[in-house]
Amino acid sequence: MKVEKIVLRRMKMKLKSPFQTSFSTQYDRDFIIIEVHTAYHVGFGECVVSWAPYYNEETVITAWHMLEDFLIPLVLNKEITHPGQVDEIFSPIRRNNMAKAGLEGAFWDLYAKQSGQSLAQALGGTKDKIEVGVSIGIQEDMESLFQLVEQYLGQGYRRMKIKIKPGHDVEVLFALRKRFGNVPMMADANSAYSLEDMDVFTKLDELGLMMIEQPLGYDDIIDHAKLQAKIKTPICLDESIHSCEDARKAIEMGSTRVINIKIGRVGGLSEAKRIHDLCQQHNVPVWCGGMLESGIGRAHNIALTSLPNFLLPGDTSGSSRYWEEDVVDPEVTVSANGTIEVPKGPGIGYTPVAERLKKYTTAEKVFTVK
Ligand code: OSB
Ligand code: MG
Repeated sequence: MKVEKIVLRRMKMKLKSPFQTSFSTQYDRDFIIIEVHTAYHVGFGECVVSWAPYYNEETVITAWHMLEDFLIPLVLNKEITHPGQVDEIFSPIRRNNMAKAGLEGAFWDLYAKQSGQSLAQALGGTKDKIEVGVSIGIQEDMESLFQLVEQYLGQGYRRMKIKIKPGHDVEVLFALRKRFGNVPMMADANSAYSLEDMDVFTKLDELGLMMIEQPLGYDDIIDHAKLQAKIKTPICLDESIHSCEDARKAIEMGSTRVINIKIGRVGGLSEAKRIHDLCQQHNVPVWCGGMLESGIGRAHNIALTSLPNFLLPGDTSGSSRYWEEDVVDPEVTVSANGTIEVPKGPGIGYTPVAERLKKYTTAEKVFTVK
């Protein structure tokens, strides 16, 4: 792939409604789109950082710095024939996984386009469509939460993920069970609890939840193993898993029975695929998490989810769940039975619309090959 230029775009897109988790409330997304240009094709990647380091340690400014001063210079004048090389070239750089993943993802899209295949095909995907759920932020009152769940069930979403935090957990989930019966439901705590909160987990354990996502420390696998030994509900790790090695250790320790794979959190599609393969060998089902992506990052998530061990519905909802207007054409849509079709066209299979990209760009920098 003879790269001619790489473009970074800092993007700002307003969410349709605020998204509240145990760590923050987001009103809009501040992230980076990366374009890798050859004479014939453009590969698109999304760096899924946020404005502040509350989910992980990266921010839009640290990622821009890593991309501009380290990652782009490492690939700009190299002959890259496969995105796996990009992953290897980045390996001496510690963490900064979202920055790496955004650029590596653009190379994956470019590689797929250049070789005339869909990104899903290039990754070894086997599904024509994927099952999806929805992640519901913390609401001001129960009535709003009920209404949202009703709306999303009506739209076909296959499972409801409910964000929880101390003081907004047991009662909320019991009320949802009472109102909606046995709908597939899970909770995501984003690291808001500790082993001192056993009474909360014991109560939640009565509800037959599909899983509890990241209940304890954002960097922990020890306490999660202790908790998993005490409850029937599977624990699913999100924040604690940054690499295939992390996944191996967490599985070995019994800290997790399901893994949420986010391309950004693990440093790219190559590592995401390795985690998928490892989990498959260990009979640990995985699903694809989300970072409130634009259509570009969403398309990468869809392609990844076409791999066979993505056995549980993911957080990749349709564009309209997040945006008045997405940046891709067509927008991502979910069928009435809660599935998204895996596109068959070349690369990510959704076309970024130049004027929409421009409309949401707040800063832009072009890097050219000398
Ligand atoms: O923990 O999965 C999470 C969004 C931002 C940061 C962390 C998380 C989330 C979500 C939203 O749950 C998933 C999505 O709809 O993209
Ligand atoms: Mg999570």
